[in-house]
Amino acid sequence: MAKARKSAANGNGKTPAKKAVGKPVIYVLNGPNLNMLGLRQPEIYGRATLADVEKLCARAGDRLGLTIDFRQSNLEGELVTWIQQARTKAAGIVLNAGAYTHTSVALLDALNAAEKPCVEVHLSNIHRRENFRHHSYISLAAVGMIAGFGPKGYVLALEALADIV
Ligand code: CA2
Repeated sequence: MAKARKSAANGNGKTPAKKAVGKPVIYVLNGPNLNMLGLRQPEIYGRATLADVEKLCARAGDRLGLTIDFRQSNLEGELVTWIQQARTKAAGIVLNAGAYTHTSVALLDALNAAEKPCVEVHLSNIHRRENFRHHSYISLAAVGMIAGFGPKGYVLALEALADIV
């Protein structure tokens, strides 16, 4: 991490996103169908399962001094709720919103309201795929986007966030 951490005591009774002692929490959020990773379409998404990706993230978190909170949901509203929680519970967000990337104004609004740095991740290079995958609502709120590097993209995203949070 780039900077020494300051006390985040805020006196309002809420859990601070960053504590003076302890590691910053990063929410790693995964959207619809990513629970199928490694089980179908290996030619597009590879053979690693989502559990493998979670282990990669945990290992990267240990190395970078981050606490990883890794989650997946097929429900847009649940992802919105988690992004809202990130406002008080996390220092940053890694988000692979799956197909909601290309459709969800609700996720974009939640990210803008959360006011936490978000790195967008895609396993595949969405710009080499169908036109409808070329537009991302998430990118409008993200610090940056990593696409096309498979599970390693999550590690790259955590490395980028470690320099920011
Ligand atoms: O490349 C990515 O990470 C995507 O976010 C994956 C989404 C897709 O809709 C986006 O355009 C790009 C799809 C996730 C579904 O993952 C599956 C994995 C294995 C089998 C079936 C679906």
